[in-house]
Amino acid sequence: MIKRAAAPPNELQDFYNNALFYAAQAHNGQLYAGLPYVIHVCMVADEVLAADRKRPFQNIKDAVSIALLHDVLEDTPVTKEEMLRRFEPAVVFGVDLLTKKEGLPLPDYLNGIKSGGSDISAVKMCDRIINLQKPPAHWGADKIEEYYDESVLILEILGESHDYVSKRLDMKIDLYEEMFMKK
Ligand SMILES: [Mn+2]
Repeated sequence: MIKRAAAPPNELQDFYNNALFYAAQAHNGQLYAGLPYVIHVCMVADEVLAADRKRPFQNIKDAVSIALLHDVLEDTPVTKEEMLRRFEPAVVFGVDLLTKKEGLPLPDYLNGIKSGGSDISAVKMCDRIINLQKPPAHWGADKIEEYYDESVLILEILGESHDYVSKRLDMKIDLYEEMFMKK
């Protein structure tokens, strides 16, 4: 049972805190680079907020909520039905599109996201911007290259949704190649 934030959301900060509160409880106990998992979703949400100042999203309240909740369906036992009791259908729809489905090829997954519109597409790129960090020590060269190729495909399919975010992803991909692939 997930507890409620104190007040119904109204301003952007309220939407942020409401979604963060929910995500923090759903991901409780999970780790990201050895730290509480919500660090990751906050970084993605901050990436979205910074991008919105460069070029406004269509609905920044929904986009920030989707960013904060984007891994809830993929990585926790929380269901879509449970989320619909707390969030707008558009938010749950976005989170669902960002959730990888068993056996769905990557291009189909990305085209599904693209069909959800430019905000959801930009959130996916922000997620990848944040994840293009130093690869885990146990990753071999093949896995690193695969992650690079995946990132290029994300940029290819979703890049036109937000020019500032796509430039940033492009730069992060180059940096990843430079730092972790070239010998
Ligand atoms: Mn993520």
